[in-house]
Amino acid sequence: MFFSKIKENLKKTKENLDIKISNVFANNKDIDKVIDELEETLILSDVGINTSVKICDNLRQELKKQVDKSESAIKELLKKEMEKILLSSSEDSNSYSSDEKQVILIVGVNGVGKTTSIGKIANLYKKQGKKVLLAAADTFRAGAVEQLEIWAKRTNCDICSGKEGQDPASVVFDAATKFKNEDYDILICDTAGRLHNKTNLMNELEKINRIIDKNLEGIKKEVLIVLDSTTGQNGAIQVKSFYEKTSLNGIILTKLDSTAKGGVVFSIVSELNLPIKYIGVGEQIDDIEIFNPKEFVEAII
Ligand SMILES: Nc1nc2c(ncn2[C@@H]2O[C@H](COP(=O)(O)OP(=O)(O)OP(=O)(O)O)[C@@H](O)[C@H]2O)c(=O)[nH]1
Ligand SMILES: [Mg+2]
Repeated sequence: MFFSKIKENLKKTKENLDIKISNVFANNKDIDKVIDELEETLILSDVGINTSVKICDNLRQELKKQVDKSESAIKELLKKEMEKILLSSSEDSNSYSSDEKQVILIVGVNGVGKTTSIGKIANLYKKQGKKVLLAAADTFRAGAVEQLEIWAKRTNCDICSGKEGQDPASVVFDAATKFKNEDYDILICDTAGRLHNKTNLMNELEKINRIIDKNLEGIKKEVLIVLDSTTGQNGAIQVKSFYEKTSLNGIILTKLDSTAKGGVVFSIVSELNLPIKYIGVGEQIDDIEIFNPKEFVEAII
């Protein structure tokens, strides 16, 4: 897509990785030593121990078969191995380009970027000419409904709004009814941020899910969990606790513009067993990308 833009938005990670990788080559002549230090660099860049070891083991194997052991050749091989990790779980995840009607439920802990991501995704679908409905089912936090209403205006989407304190499942019910009656293509439901130890809020998610399954039977449903990349490795705990209450189909990874630790993408993909569907790379409406492994690796190394 806008390749230079994603590079620009991921530049903190790129600067961090590029400098470290260049130093590895500058400080070592011996190839084995270079790879060992690359492995260490990846681990220190939040790629995760298992994933870093796997990438570098493969790199060692590939290098044995190859005559050219120059810095640029090794870097190209490294990129390929990193891309492989991301491809392994992002296959078959491109429901974005499908023409099916869809309901998308957005979940996650507080402040990770759920509502903002919904605005951005609604905009992407609108640009495809889809008829999009939003459901403001965060009736828990004051101001949350208004926040989504602003996004609805900005993206020219319709919205079903709950009142503060209203049962969020009833907002989703109203939205599901409108979706069917008025022939919408896409329904995106916002939910309140919740921590796994808040039992009531977690149970509420089960109810919202039931309402969707019952009232939108036969419509493709995707539950996406939003994770904040700046908080790094604790995504695993969040994913696990939401899994207990709802199925999950993928991840929206936000705030990659604000962190030098974009390497966390690799550990998320390989350890959580869920594809990354979108990445958030800023606060503006266009600061979202459909996750593309090749582009991502090219942008950070
Ligand atoms: N830099 C940056 N900021 C982001 C991104 N996505 C969201 N934000 C900011 O993160 C803050 C929280 O975003 P929200 O969309 O309100 O998050 P939320 O998950 O809906 O929050 P709650 O509803 O309170 O749980 C806002 O200031 C957003 O502008 C991103 O990709 N990059
Ligand atoms: Mg919100």
